[in-house]
Amino acid sequence: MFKAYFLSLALSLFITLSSFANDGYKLWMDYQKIENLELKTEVSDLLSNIYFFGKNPTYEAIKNELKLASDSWIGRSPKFSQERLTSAKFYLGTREEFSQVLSLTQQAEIKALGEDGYWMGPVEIEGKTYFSIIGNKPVGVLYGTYKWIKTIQTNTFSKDTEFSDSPKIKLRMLNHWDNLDRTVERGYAGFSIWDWHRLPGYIDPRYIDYARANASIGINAVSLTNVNANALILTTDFMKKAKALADVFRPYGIKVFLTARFSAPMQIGGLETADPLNSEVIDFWKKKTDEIYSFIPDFGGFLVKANSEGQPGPHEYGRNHAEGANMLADALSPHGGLLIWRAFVYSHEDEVDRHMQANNEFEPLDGKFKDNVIIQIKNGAIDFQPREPFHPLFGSINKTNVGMEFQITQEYLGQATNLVYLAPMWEEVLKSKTYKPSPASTVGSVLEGKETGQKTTLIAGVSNIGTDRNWTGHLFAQSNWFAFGKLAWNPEATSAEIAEEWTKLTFSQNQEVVSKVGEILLVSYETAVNYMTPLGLHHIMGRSHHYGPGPWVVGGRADWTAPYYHQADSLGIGFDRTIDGSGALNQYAPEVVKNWEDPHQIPEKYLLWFHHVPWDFELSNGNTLWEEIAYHYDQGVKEVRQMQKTWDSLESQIDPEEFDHVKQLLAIQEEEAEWWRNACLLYFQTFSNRPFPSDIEQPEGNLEYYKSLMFPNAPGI
Ligand code: BDP
Repeated sequence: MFKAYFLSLALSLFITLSSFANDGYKLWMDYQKIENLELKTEVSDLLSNIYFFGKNPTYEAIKNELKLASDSWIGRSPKFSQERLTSAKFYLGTREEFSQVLSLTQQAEIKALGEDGYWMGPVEIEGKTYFSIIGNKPVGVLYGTYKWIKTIQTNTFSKDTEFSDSPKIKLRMLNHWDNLDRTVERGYAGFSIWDWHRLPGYIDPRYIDYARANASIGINAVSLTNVNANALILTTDFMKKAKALADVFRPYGIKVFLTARFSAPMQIGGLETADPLNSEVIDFWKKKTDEIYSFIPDFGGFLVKANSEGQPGPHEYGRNHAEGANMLADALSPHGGLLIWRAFVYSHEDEVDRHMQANNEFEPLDGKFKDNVIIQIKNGAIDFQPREPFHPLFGSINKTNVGMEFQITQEYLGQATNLVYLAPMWEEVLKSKTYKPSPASTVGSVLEGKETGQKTTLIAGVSNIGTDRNWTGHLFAQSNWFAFGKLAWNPEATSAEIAEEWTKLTFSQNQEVVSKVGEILLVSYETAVNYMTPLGLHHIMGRSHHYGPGPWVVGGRADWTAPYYHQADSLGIGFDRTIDGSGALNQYAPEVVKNWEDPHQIPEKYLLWFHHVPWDFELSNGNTLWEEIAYHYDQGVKEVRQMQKTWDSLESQIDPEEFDHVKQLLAIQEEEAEWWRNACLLYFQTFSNRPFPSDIEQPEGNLEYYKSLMFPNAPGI
């Protein structure tokens, strides 16, 4: 009886583990057994005889992926044929490799898809029809294969339909803020996945899974190290380590970039200066760059943070950003490398509104940067706040290559305890109208190069990846990595369609799951903005770790305090950036100024970003500003509770381990949302001197208590 009990316990555990338990490691690439019999037959048939035109490491990567998929889908490995036109069913190769069997029109159509583009569909060869995936380069075949795999996972495959796709952005890049000691700046998913100490000898299998995941969503570049850079990464020892990673990523079409510390000539080169016009400095960078290319022949280039937040830069030597960037660009250009220079620059010694500083610096330099320089601009002018209007630089420079920097890691959006799907925020920014350089310009069209003819286009995202088994800390944070890749590939994609695809690939095809998880995802961003920074509030988070609320944070440099941004006083709240205030609004096109300069006209989501408004200011729904602030905070908390209810209703349909993980985190999120609401409302009430609307849940606790909370060991600092 005792034995039997244990046996059945062991058996039930085994069943649970084998058929259910899912720790999230496989991301959106968890290939499940195909249940649809018709599809299964079709897929088995294709996988029974696959022919690759040609041989190369990328095709080996594709074979590996097909094997992983096939084993799980149909319980059998695929067969790769050595010969063409025997009994092969499924053909893969490049346009050139296929040239004998494609018509000239077909070839021209595929060619037009560009380097990373691909086509799939039936191809007729000597009277027989074969399903084929054709790219212009092997990497296009890889992207096509991942797309094909997704159609199987989502049950949408038909071997008769043709499909083609190509990215709208050339460089789709992850920026890791990973330090050489494996801590991750603003990382909330454990430590850095780069095990520098054991590299280059030890290749963690995780590196391959990382490359697979990125390639599956079209990411083709990665900067390995923190923008607050350590010059050691440029020493020969570390180059060998970076080379080992580059070798792993190459078959997956991913190029490696490194961050370059501007003062490296002094730190590792023994020079007394890092002046970009000094001949020894120029020589140092040239030799360093040549050395890197001797290890990594397809090295992408450098990413540089200079003269910002204490990082060294050309200003120390009386030189400007263009002089600094161009010197490095010259070192890279013989090798075809790129220099990505960040526009995130501001200084507390500058009295001017921080919002204006980057634009003030870079606009006068427009046209002065070399062709292989890209200016990487954060989505907004302050710093990845929960909601920011688009950065004015997207409209104000048009003779220089520009790229986008989004933040995937949720530094200001609940870190790894809050479920916040960021695609709606990115979509909002990409669709924002800049009206410059042309009246129809949007941030997205500028990035795509449509406005200026820019060829080397870039969308970068600060990674949220770490050593946690599920990679991103919160299972739902995987959706942000996924959505980032999708939007970098196609900035015109919608957050809703991406949410649906991610849900199907991650959880299930079940309609109820798709629609309920979709509801959670799509409401989650606005929810977080509501309980953190509604109506254009910004920069009111905890000091340094940026965890939780801190609208009271004062002391130290003014531009790192909260009152600098919210400007609450007995009369009202908000930062006047109109012509009567700091004037930052005037950095935008006249059409934007016109839409935003009147507090009654501006979209209310940006109200307090640009206007200092009286507490009794009447909003479009008739509420006073004070009431509306209170309603937004309250609404945020209520929406989290609704997300919890929706999630709970899915219990029977979600893997138990995943269900429980998300349930626990949602409970933390509810507490944190209440904390934000209580702390912010109690604090702002000390200025507004008005009661809370009676129909909201009254903020609990006392302000002094919230102010006293300390988090000395909060992650990511
Ligand atoms: C801020 C982060 C800081 C980064 C900085 C940057 O708090 O850790 O170093 O951005 O982007 O948001 O350089």
